Amino acid sequence: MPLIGTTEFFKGIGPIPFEGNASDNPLAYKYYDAQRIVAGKPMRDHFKFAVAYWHSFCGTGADPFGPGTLQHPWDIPSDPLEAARLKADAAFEFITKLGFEYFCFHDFDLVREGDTLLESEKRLAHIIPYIREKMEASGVKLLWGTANCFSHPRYMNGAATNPDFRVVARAGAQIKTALDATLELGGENYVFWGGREGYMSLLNTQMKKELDHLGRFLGLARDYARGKGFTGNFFIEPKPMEPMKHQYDYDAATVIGFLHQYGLQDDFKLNLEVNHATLAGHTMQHEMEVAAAHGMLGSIDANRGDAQNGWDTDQFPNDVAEVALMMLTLLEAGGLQGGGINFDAKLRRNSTDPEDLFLAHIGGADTFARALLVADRILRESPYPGWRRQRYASFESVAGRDFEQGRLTLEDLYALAHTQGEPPLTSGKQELLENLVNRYL
Ligand code: XLS
Ligand code: NI
Ligand code: NI
Repeated sequence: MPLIGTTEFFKGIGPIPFEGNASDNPLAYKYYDAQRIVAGKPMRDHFKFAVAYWHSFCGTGADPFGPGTLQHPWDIPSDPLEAARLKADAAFEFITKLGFEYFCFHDFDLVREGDTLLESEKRLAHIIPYIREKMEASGVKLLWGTANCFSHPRYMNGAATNPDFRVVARAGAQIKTALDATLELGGENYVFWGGREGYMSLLNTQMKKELDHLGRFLGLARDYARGKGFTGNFFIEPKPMEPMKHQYDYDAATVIGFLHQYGLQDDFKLNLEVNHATLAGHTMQHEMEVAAAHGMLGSIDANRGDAQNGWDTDQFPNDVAEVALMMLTLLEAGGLQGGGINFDAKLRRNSTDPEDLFLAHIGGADTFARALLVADRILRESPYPGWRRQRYASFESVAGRDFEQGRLTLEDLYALAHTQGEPPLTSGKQELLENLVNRYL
């Protein structure tokens, strides 16, 4: 086993400093100043930036039209355990140099899955203590763990919603092992993304049965982890489609209804992803508003889609205007509930220099930092919060309050309508607000 840090994978790149926007150094933060206090706390704590193990250290750039373009020096095909250790060395070197505090993983991002359940478990048991050493040595923490219950062919018809109970049981075993790994590494949260929990055709699908199975399955996972002393959050990550035609965790509103239906609402919150919101036909701010309205704004997978096409391109965030609106909602909601900002984003296939991975994360962090500063100024200095409140001022009247507090009947509304006359047309002032936001960008 190589000693921690014996090989430097990202040679010539040191710790990424904050240099401010006057700096021409591409390998420096322009806006992300970890210690800077914004709205009462350091930027670092607003974001809890995390690196996604899968995209950054497992992805090779392969797409349906061609193989990978990246050859990771840690990918040794003949020796999965040695490959896993080298990958961990590279990952922790990268995260530490970026100055991020967190990472996220799927079980078999850490080490390649074996041919049997037993072999897979052995491999995980081998690599987890090594990861823990790396975490202790670097201070890097685990934002969340999850299980990859979608890549292996056995999950082609779903995991918890598979029509074959043997596959459901197999998924249960995998989730137990992934929960154990997350607990062992002090994971602050645990994510379920139902990649293949959905259908390709309703002709072969009993939807109600599958939803019941999913609800039951998640309850078992919660009970197991709570029994082991896990006090963190469970998150569901909504996504409407891809890989399936339809996925049950369609969007925030759908998932919240599901959680209440199956009694999971006290343990589960949402991990929202920007590109999943756009696939569902929403803005990310919409998804965040829905989650925040239910006290379930747990965590964010940061990326962006492409306005000209409709799939999950998982590009790094770079649109300050989009993220500024997200940060307005984040600040007004009082922050994330237990989660952070995980860069669930990948380099473009033709970005093949080792430094590209740094540039992508630096750009993402700067986009969020700049957007947070914009949103904070809008809330502190502009008439925006006042204008927004003013729109609902009529609910401060005696009758408006009575309505909100449940003291009016439908007959009362009828009587009021008769006395008040035709209500005036009141402008929504959308353009005024859009222009105002642009002044701060
Ligand atoms: C895929 C999802 C996935 C989850 C974790 O679209 O974003 O990466 O975040 O399983
Ligand atoms: Ni994601
Ligand atoms: Ni995604």
